[in-house]
Amino acid sequence: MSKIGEDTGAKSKARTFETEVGGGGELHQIAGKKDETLTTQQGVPIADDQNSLKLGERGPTLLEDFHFREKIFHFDHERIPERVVHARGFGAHGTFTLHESLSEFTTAKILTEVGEQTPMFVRFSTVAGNKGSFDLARDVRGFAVKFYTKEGNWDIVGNNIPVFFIQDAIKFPDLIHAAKQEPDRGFPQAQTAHDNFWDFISLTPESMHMIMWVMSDRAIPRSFRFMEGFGVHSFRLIDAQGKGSFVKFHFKPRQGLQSVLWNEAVKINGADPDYHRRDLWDAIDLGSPPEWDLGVQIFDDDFAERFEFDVLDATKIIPEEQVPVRRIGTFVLDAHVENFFAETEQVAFCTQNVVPGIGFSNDPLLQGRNFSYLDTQLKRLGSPNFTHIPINAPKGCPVHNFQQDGHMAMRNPKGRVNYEPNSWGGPRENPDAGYRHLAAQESGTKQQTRSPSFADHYSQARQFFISQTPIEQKHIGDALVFELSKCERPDIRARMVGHLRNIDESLAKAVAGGLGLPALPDAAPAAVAPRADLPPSDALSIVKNGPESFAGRKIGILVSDDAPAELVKALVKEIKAVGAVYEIVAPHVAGAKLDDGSMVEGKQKIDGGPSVLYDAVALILSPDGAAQLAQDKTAKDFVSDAYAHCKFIAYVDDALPLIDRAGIAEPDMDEGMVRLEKASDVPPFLTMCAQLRLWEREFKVDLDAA
Ligand code: HDD
Repeated sequence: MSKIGEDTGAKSKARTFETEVGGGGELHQIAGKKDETLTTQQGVPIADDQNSLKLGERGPTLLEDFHFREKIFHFDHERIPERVVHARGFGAHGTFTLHESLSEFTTAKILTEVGEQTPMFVRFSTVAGNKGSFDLARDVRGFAVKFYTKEGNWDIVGNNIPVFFIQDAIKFPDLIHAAKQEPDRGFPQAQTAHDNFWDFISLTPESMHMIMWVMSDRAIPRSFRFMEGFGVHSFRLIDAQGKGSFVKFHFKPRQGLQSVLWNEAVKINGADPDYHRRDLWDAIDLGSPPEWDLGVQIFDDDFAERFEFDVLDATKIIPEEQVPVRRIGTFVLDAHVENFFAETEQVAFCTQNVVPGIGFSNDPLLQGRNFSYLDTQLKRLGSPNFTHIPINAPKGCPVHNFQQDGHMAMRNPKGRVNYEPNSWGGPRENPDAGYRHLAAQESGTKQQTRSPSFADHYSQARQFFISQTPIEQKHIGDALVFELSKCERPDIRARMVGHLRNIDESLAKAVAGGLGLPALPDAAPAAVAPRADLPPSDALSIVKNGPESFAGRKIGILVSDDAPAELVKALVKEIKAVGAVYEIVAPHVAGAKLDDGSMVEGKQKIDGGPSVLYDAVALILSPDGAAQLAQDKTAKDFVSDAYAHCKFIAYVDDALPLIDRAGIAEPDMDEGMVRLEKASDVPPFLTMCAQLRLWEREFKVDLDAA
């Protein structure tokens, strides 16, 4: 049995896993303690860990040196296969609290016992990139959640996008092969901007709705903290009488939604490839842990019958206007892992992990996933006993069964009996509390087919597009042009534009224009004529679902020696007051000496702290400081990038020479450029920052917007 221990302390905010099996608990403690004697894996004290055993001072190393051999042997076997998809990920521990009971629909205790607190683990990830790739790839983000409930582990293995590329799991290997590096050359890494991906997509019309989401700013989130999560499929809730309802699961970030611009993403990947993981780590460390509401869309068979699309089709959403999302609980991610490998790397999510009261629909993608996840853990973790690893072991309930042996078995049944039924005693099945599958009536012809009810591939893609604000629509067009411009084959580009014509004619024209196509290709043949009557849905836009304040965001304050202390201090005070954070960026990492003689400590030297790392910036400089920085390319980039990325910029008059040298002339000084003269100018600036961007500016600074 394993249990979650107490937080180890305020600073590290890590959650300790203790385990009663195999002495693992002790192993964890050893790493943290000072002055303990170093031992071998066998517990033998080590006298010399600097030199291997040799014959004479300069002689050959001896095979007899068991410590040396054990150390190297273990090192040689440290790596396990990375996940075949979602290899790069980052996890944290948290707690889920239920606010509203769903007892009318399900027997699952986690969804019926109001106030119940359930420990949980979440792993965020990118899909296509290898483990060592960068965080800000344009990609879907995995949003995998493991609840350690009192009735066993429940996993929602979701994404930050509510639909998927394909409808049937049999196409998953093709999709992933096409998305990952091309097999002959082994590149490009962590990006879909290449021929194979767009070739497959352009030949797979069912992917068009997903493509709209992936080309939107959803695929370049500012932080894990500002993303929604979705269970994607229709699942089942099962009540005490065995009656089933359909349900879709949503995670809504209380921090609001936010993404970056593509040009920022490209630069962040260079400046800080770990941008997302560092952000989550820091938020937990600084005591502002992110929170999400768990929402459900519950509907019955009648609704499923009436709905325009098939609720078993994972390329479709159910608009929130049609079935509102009920927020029934909240989770907070407030603790780091103690060891990345032991927890984030070894955590094994499986869609098949459900608890009594929760079941599966017939979605063919989900059905296939239920096989794939269990299977892949064996490859990755090397043993059917991966459930014995503390991060995967249930925590809120006992585990009793007669499964035994296998590699690395930590939890074999004790005593004589290892079968059921038996006359010795031991665990028995429990018809009352045990898991019951939904008793659904099914019949039909055995056949390999795609239901005609899955055939409309364009209508919801269009609905997504028309639900976006103009700037978001522009970004979708820009992303498509960028991605397709990396395709070498013109026929693939043209085929994609043919699909876009079924989604939105203005988008098709913009992309064709951006690619310089000689003519607008014919619209792709559509199995079902695209509908133009689906209304826009505000829930689909990021901009319409932004934050209410600047809380949780970060300002970069560029300071120089002799900068006005009054303003730096006022900024710092107000940033803290609104729940935001800041970094001081200075010509030297040591910081700067302000005009009142006080020192302000630097977090970044200007070369290491480009403005892409911040949500807004402030330029608090002295005349000499501004004159010096105006000669510095990186400082000029700091300002011109912040401007081009539509950020709010606070400045003192003395910073104007730098602003000027950054190419921002008087007519460009829009309302997003805020002059700070005195401390009382600071609060209005931070209020304005809550809008995150002055989007109108993009139409002035981007040639493509013309
Ligand atoms: Fe998957 C990993 C999400 C379709 C097969 N998937 C994986 C992870 C997430 C998702 C978040 C990472 C879990 C972690 O952090 O360890 N996958 C999805 C979603 C899908 C989806 C939301 C569609 C709705 N996946 C999907 C299909 C298949 C797989 C159709 C295969 C038939 N997915 C896998 C896998 C992975 C995986 C190969 C790799 C590592 C792992 O499972 O544990 O089995």
